[in-house]
Amino acid sequence: MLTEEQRSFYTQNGYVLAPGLLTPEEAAMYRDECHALADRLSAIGTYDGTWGSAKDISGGVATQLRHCHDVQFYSAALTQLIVDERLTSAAASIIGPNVQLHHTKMFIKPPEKGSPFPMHQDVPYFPHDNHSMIAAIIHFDDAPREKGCVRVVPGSHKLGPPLEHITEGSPHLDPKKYPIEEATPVPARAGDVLFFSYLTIHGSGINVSDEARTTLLVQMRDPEDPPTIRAHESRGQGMMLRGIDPSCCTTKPSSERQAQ
Ligand SMILES: O=C(O)CCC(=O)C(=O)O
Repeated sequence: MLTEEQRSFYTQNGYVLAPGLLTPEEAAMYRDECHALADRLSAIGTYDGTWGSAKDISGGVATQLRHCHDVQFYSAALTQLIVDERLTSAAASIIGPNVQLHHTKMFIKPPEKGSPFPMHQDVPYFPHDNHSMIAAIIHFDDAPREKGCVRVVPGSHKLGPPLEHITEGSPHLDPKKYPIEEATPVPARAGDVLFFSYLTIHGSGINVSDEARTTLLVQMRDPEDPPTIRAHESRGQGMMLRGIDPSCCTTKPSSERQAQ
């Protein structure tokens, strides 16, 4: 679980880096798992996860992003990772004792041309009534600045109602008002996990290094925090990663809830 100091940093800033949550050996094993998965997916066709708006901030570089949604349907090792006590106890320090899966996303930013993410909040994608939603980005290799590490705007989770996003393509903030370079970089080592609120403004730069940046993003919520609208539904959503779902026997039948 997070230390008192880490929890208080999160409360103040809307993000916290938990160093060394996985050992370097474990991180290397999961890295191999992710790259093998990406190779299997490439064999059936290339799918680039780069946001359309990334080109506005890429300075003419044609960038790429290897990715896979809902990795737990592709790799048992990654399924085990998302219920790992070290991950879920840290998430519980923020969300509360019950931690429910929303979705997972693997991202591999290839060397020299790994796509950036324009600054954004995650809330427009899948708003929830109580804003319990957090992301955990698990780093499988080192992510210094030059690899396009995640950048955040500290304290932006306290700005009030969700900010207006440009909704063309993937919702994002105007890059002129929110340039990535002005946000706070959160460089990480293999095995570190970055937790942040879905209200925290974040993004990341291009990977210009000669190594890939490999991560798994796990989006989690309190099961008692209902989605405000039906959006961003995915396979496996609603799986309990820790604790119980207290709402399961008191509200709608499970057939209706599954889709949330
Ligand atoms: O992995 C990154 O660099 C950022 C990912 C991100 O912002 C997102 O998926 O919402």
